[in-house]
Amino acid sequence: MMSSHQILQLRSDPFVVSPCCLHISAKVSPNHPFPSLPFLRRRSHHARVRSSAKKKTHCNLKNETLVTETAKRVYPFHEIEPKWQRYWEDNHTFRTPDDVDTSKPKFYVLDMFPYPSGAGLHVGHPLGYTATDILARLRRMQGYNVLHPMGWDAFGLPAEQYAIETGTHPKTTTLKNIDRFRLQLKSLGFSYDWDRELSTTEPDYYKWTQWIFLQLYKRGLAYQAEVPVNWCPALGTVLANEEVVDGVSERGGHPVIRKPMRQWMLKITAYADRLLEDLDELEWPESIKEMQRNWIGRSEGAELDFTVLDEEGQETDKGITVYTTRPDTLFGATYMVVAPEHHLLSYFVTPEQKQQVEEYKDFASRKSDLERTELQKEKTGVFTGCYAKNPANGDAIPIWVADYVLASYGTGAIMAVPAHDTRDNEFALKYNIPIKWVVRNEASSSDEVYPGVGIIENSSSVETGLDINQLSSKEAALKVIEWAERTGNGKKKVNYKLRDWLFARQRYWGEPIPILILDESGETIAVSESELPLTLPELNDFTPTGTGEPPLSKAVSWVNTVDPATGKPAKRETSTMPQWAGSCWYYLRFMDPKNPEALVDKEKEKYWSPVDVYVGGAEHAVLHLLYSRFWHKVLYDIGVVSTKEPFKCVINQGIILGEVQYTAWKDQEGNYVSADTEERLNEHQQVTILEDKVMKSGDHFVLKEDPSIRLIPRAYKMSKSRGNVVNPDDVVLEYGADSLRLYEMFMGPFRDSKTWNTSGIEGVHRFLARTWRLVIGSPLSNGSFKDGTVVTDDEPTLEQLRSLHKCIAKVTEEIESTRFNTGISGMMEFVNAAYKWSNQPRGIIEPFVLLLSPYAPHMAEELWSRLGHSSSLAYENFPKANPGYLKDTTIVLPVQINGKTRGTVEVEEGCSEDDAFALASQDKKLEKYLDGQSIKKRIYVPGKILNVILDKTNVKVTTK
Ligand code: ANZ
Repeated sequence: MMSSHQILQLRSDPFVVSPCCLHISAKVSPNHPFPSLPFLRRRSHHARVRSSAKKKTHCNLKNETLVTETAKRVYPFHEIEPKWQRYWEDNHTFRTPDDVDTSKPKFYVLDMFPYPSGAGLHVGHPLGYTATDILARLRRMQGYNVLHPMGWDAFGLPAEQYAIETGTHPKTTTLKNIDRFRLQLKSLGFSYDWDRELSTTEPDYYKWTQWIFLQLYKRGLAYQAEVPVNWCPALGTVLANEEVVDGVSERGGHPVIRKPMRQWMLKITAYADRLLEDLDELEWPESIKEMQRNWIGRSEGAELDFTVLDEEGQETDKGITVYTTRPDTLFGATYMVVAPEHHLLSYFVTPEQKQQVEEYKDFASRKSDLERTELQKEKTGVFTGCYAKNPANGDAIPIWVADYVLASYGTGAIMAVPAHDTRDNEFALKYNIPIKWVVRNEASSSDEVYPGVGIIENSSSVETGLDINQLSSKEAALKVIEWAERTGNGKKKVNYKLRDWLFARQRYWGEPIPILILDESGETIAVSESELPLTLPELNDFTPTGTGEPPLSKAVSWVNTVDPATGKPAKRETSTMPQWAGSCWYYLRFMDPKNPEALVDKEKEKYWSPVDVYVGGAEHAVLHLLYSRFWHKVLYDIGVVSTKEPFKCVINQGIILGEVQYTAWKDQEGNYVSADTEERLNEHQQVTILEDKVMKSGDHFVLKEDPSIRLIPRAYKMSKSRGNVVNPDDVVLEYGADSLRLYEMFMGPFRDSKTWNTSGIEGVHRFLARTWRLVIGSPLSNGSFKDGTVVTDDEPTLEQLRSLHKCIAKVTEEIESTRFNTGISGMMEFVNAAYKWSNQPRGIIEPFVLLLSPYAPHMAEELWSRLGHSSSLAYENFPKANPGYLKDTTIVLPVQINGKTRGTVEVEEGCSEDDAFALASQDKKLEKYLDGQSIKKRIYVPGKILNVILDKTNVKVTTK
């Protein structure tokens, strides 16, 4: 799901931490009492990793023993974690049975499944995965049936590119990458039901992707059309958008042009209104809903017909239909524009203009739609030599061709109104085309473009009978539409920005499209459902054919076939499905992953639908979510699913930026220039300064060697080229999976972007070590820990119960509101309080261990087992807060002596005057005012104040 491109950029190989890293630290300070990797602590992760690489060769066996011992003294995560991972795996602890008790409530929590890239996991992955895991573990313990699956979105370009470069079959690469991802995920202790694992590349899975395609085809929702693709003549292949950078191929830098090609399309536009309307019901972030609304881009307007004129100015039988959202400006249309790809263009270009137009078409084909519509870009265009008649007033207006009009939107042609449309205005000024103002209001000036609405002027024609002068824009638009419909000049029209979905790639590593094309007639025929899956033929050569034909056309014996119904010779479709296909419906298959008869069993679907919480990156806010909503709605219409929408709640986790880097500037002589002194800083050379050469001075960062040089701190997106990528494997090795999980949750609010900071992990790592020692006790003299716990069977005190129940309330509420970071603070407060107690009663510690378990499951399981339980805590009841213990019943009472506040005492709510006075007299601070004094009177307002008035005349003599 995460694009391979992103993932490839997010990991850096040079920074590999080996266990030797620990060895070195231990060697430096072997006797530290609780070394949470002492020597390392004050150094940046990178410095540490580099030093480990340097010293690696010096490691010897003796040091290795030392390290293990030292690491044990923090807490033995390296023993605990693999042990519990093995236990969960052997016992299928998180298996969701096929036949769950459906009278119980359900919770379906899903991660956007990853693309298993060759680079493995990066620290961005576990952020979302830990959050969903915490939710899954909480709900399991609250008695829900939980569905928490994981799988692989494994078709795609990188495996194919790798195959071209090395000859390794994409299947081999994919399986290898999946194995690595699975291993890495397991090492983080996620409670996935691995029995439901699936990969979009498995024929058992893509059989149903193909089945859905056939349902779309049968309903006319899959069709073929000529659409422009990125064609690279030098490479002889069609390129995906991400393979084209600034108009040239990413590989080799060859020019890429847009070339029309026959392609499979899916008619998502038929669902545009429903995709828009149903957004309202969803508990999604408003920002994603808005992005989807904008992407669908519904607009209301009219299609108006302009007749093409011949050289004598006479009407021909050709017309150009335009789409406009401003029919009220019709009288102001002083020229027309058609897109360079407009299908009628060749019919009306005059012979004199032909060459210029052809050259312009070629020029435009090199630009992407995005470049063409950029507002800042200077507009370009060419006159076609031909005119059309403005239907409102009969004026002959020139027809131009310009690339700021896209073939793919509306009708691919516009009526240009340079007085009221900014782009048209710019174009008209450049090419000297008349500008005619037809809308006014107070804000409009006489010679500037006015895109707003107002009162219409200069808009009446005796000849056509249309008069909209003095009407408001809205009334005028209605009147023009009504007039156009009556006179046959046009009609009302709703348009969408949303395009039909280009559903084919000229690539090998994808799902084959189950279609045959008859040799004789070119007719397309659906492969029979009983023949599915139509498996991908084995190929050894994945290189492009050079003709634009997909590589699958090389599988000649697979391609050449017959139509089983008629025996007529036919060819198989050789394009494959795009990468989005498999991820459109995988959430359904997880409900019933092994069903050979149906995509999903109806009863199972009814129980598990919809996905309750769906977590993933914001980069999928539009396309993936829109495509799956579309397929889901089609499946709803044909009775396969029971809900209108697939995902009830979607959450986007924030991105994790690399550790802060410090930039300094040097002038030509190599002298440092302070970041705040020079205005033209950009002209100097930038250098990156290592963290150990930096110090903080006030609110700024400066060079240690010269504090007058100010530096700029900045966190960048993790990327291989910056060398700021953190690999989760390294973190697990050094601190353990529980620490990584806890750190990723503690970094900040889940949805915000956050900066990686190694000392932050050390903080949560110390918290876990403290928790461990709280329950297990201090380490023995050799650094190891005893087997049992220090927990007693004493009755808990009121204070202990209050601490626990506050923690329960906090952790539960924070997890349920996905404020995972503040949930951790709640547990930290509890542990701090518990350290002050003289005993650790079972009635307090056991519930706390359960509270900890969603966050740090390995440690929690170990503590639970040491507390005498023989099975996993995964299905224990999650503790419930007793409201009786939540009320803060103590209050801080100010105490005044002769009307002056001299201190405070902590009293129970409703405390008597005598008790309050007794506490005040024992208080260290107040004692000195009261000792030996005679009291004249006491003024006591319960819960508010105690004022003691001393009798000055009658000082008691004490014999101290
Ligand atoms: C005349 C006009 C006058 C327009 C005016 C706007 C302002 P939305 O709202 O995004 O749907 N348009 C239509 N088809 C186009 C195409 N294929 N490529 C580029 N532009 C196109 O935009 C609709 C408006 O965008 C249409 O209304 C048309 O310009 C332009 F004062 O028509 B209008």
